[in-house]
Amino acid sequence: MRVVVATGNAGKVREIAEALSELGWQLEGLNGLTLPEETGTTYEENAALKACAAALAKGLPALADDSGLEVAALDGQPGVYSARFGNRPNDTERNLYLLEKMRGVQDRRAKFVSVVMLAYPDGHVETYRGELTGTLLEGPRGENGFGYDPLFVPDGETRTLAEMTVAEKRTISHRGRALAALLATHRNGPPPRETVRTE
Ligand code: ITT
Repeated sequence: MRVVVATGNAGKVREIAEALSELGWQLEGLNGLTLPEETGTTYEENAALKACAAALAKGLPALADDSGLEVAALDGQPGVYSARFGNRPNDTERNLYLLEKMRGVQDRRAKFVSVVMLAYPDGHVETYRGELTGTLLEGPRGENGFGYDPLFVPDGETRTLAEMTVAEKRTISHRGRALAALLATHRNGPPPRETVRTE
């Protein structure tokens, strides 16, 4: 099956391709298609905006991920606004902004959330969700991954997500869990036509 990966984030592309390799899908990029503005207030809304726009424009099934980091001491911020946190232009600047906000804060609990949506050109969608809890460091560690990975140590681990390989991150991560649910649903061919929701 040809599937458009509806993301402009190269880190997500790597993780999605690695996680779904066994399905043998032919994953295609956006090839110049611009994704709509993310005007939703939930991960599900934004994932649907991206996946449905790409599916309609390309006439192919399209896979999108909307995700974010929810920091307990910041009342769940930045959440769906993680890619625009503090209006900072890149991952490094956003990490510095987060560290600044968290300076001196004792409660460093945080949670990653990923909603993966597979949309078909006829409007049918499948939705998968995954979460990962952990704590934030006071400085970055590791070169792998993307986004807030260098600051985030998952519960039960000593390394940050940026100190793990793509395969290691996949076995525990929010996106890895959402994609594992998609994989399980599609392993034996296309699932029956009903919305699939998985935690
Ligand atoms: P697309 O919308 O094009 O997919 P994006 O980066 O803008 O790319 P989102 O709107 O879903 O994606 O924003 C998610 C942000 O949350 C992302 O830019 C990171 O800052 C952060 N994030 C999500 N998943 C992450 C992960 O696995 N590791 C580190 N940071 C992550």
